Order: sequence, then C-alpha cells, then structure tokens
Amino acid sequence: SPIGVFDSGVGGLTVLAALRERLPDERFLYLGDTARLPYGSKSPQTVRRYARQAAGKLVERGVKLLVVACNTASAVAVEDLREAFAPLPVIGVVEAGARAACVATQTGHVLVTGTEGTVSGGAYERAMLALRPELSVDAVACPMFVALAEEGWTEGPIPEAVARRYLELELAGPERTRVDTLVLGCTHFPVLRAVLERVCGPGVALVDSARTTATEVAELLEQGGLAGPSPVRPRGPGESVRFLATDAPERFARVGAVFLACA
Ligand code: DGN
Repeated sequence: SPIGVFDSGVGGLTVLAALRERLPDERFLYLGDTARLPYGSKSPQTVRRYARQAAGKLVERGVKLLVVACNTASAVAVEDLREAFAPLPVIGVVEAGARAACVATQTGHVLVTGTEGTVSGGAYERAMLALRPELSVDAVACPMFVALAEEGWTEGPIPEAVARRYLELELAGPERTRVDTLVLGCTHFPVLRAVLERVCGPGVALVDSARTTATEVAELLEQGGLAGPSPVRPRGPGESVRFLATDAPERFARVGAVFLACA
C-alpha cells in the first residue's frame, strides 16, 4: 500500500519530492486540500477539523503511513491525528524540522519562520526546547511568502524586499545577530531559498523539514517492516504517485509544477 501525504494545497509537494528521492521504491498518494486552503490563517480548531477530514480521505484508501506535509497542520493536529487513526504511524514536518534545527545550530540562537498558525501556537519552540532546553528560539510569521511562492515570484527585488521587511529586524540587535539557523517552517518557503539565503547572509544556515521528514519516514518503514517490495522494473515518474485535490485540480497541477521544480 502507498504512503499517504497531505497538505493544505501544493506546498507539501516540496516534502513529497524529498520523500520520492529518499524512497524511490515506494508508492505515494498525495492529497492537497485546495477547497479549504489556506490553513495558515485559520484557528487551531478549524485546522484540526480539516486535517482530520483530509487524512481520513487517505486512510479510507488504505495508506500504510501518514505524512502531515503541512507545517500548520503538523503544529496543531499531529497528536489529534495519531489518536484518531491509531495504530497508523503519523509523521509531522514540525517534529522533523525541529530536530534538524537542533542539530544545525552552534550558537544556540534559532529563528523560526512560518504561517501565523504555525508561529502563534509555538509548536517549533516546544519541540526544540524538549530536545535542547538551553536553546533560545524566536519565531516570526511571514504569511506573504506563501503568496509569493504560489505566484512564482521567487527571485528579484519584490521577494527580496518582502524578506528584508520580515527578517532584517529579527536578525538585528546584539542577541539576534547570534542567530545561526533559520527554520523554513512552512512548506512554501524552500521555494524562496535563494532569496532568503541572500537576505540572511552567509552566517545563517537555512533548515527545512523536507529531507529530515523523508529520513524519519525511511527509518520508520524499516523498523516497522513496512517498506514496500522493490519493484521488478524501475517505475516511471507517473507510476509511483497519485494526486488528489479537493478543488480546482487544474490550478493545483499548474502551481504544483513550480513547487516540484523548485524542490
Ligand atoms: N502548507 C502550509 C504550511 O506549511 O504551513 C502553508 C500554506 C497555507 O496554508 N497558508
């Protein structure tokens, strides 16, 4: 059976790309909840309800593991989904991203970026401080990055100006200048990586959760004996993944292509 991956829309495709690279023999079923996006500005209760319904659509189709490829949904709904769909293994991108940041930081000063929903709940801070209580973790919501990424405005003066507006103050000041790790705590932000690297400067490592999530999924499949059999012949790109969108599949396909290309 396939691995289920869901997001509020196209953003989770950056996570799907990392999963496919790490697990080329697995099959995937991806759901973009495009009828209800964005999750990022909704209340935790609403995101939990949407996440449970979106995950339910994948569980109905018999997935063997669920990846919550949306930071906002991971931040507020992972425990709820684990309870609702037990014993199905559920992996969220926030836990994976937090682990990656804990490994990356040397100064101990980390700045998390994400949607309003992800930042206001403090999930990244909690996950990081549980692993390394001595860290100093700040967070800033950067909702306009989502629109820029979906519009394909990933290079040039406009995304650069927006990134400076959100980040320059956050990275200035005697304490803040010691930030050496920026967490891309939203599925869309890896698409803006080049601009963000430039704005943050050479002393700051950019961490995203896609690759760490893929590693965690691979480990879990091995431990649980859930890894799929190697295919007899190599699979073509269209064979290993199926996509579902709850609304506007043409837009999903068009914008999604940008995300898969950048991932
Ligand atoms: N997928 C969402 C996230 O990672 O937080 C971003 C898109 C949205 O719902 N605003």
